[in-house]
Amino acid sequence: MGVLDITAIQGFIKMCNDGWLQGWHERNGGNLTYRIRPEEVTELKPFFTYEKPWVNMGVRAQNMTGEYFIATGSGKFLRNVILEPQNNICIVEINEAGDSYRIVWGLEQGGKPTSEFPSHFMNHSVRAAATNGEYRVIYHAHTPSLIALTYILPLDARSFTRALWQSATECPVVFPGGVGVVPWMVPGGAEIALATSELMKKYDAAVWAHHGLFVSGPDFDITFGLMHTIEKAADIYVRILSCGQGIRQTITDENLKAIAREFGVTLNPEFID
Ligand code: 2HA
Ligand code: ZN
Repeated sequence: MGVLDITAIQGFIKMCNDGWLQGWHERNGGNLTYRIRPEEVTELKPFFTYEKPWVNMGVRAQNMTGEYFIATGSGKFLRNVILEPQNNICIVEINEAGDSYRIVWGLEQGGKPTSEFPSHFMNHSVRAAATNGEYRVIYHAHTPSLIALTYILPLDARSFTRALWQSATECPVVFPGGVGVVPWMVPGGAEIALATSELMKKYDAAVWAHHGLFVSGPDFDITFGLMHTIEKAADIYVRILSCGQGIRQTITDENLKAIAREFGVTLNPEFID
């Protein structure tokens, strides 16, 4: 029994590869983190070492003290995770102040967790608080069709949510709360982390203008499925516009309300007329 035999680690590796196969992770693009369940931490602890230094993150979250995360490595290629997990991902522990991490496993040839770790960490904090600890996964990908839409749609939650909801009938069921939009910002720091986590108080997904998408969820399947559903809807929207004829008919607000009734979901009322 080793670290790579633990179910959570296997799910993490599979998700990295699934994203690579979708074409969302050119070079070192995109990143993934998972907040490890206490029983999984117990299984993993025999493999941890505690020699690496604490590293301050520039952000702080009191409800994340003592948590452990699996994280992709900064500058690492998600396509390589399945080939050499021990060199491309790591497990980090959060300190008692909730402002620093240290690597306790992985990145055996050196490195640090994803450059977007501050964003992931703050998103974990707000999603865990909003869901009574249920949400454990934060995923960032460079989804091409959604990125394309950030050049032509107004950069607001209403415009994006409605365009996506109307692009495929299942969308309002998958993300009834809608999606938030972060304007263009420099990636990798505390500023974009705080802007994203503000939106994550309300939404499961936040678009990063001209960059990609952040999504959150309780497990790997639901979180990957959310990324996939949003990107597929964006792709359909791009195809519609590419036909060059405009939109003749669409899913109406009455249709959206009917879907919500039938599937027992509450659509964000800000985005329905
Ligand atoms: O990991 O995607 O946003 C590289 C990135 C930064
Ligand atoms: Zn990115």
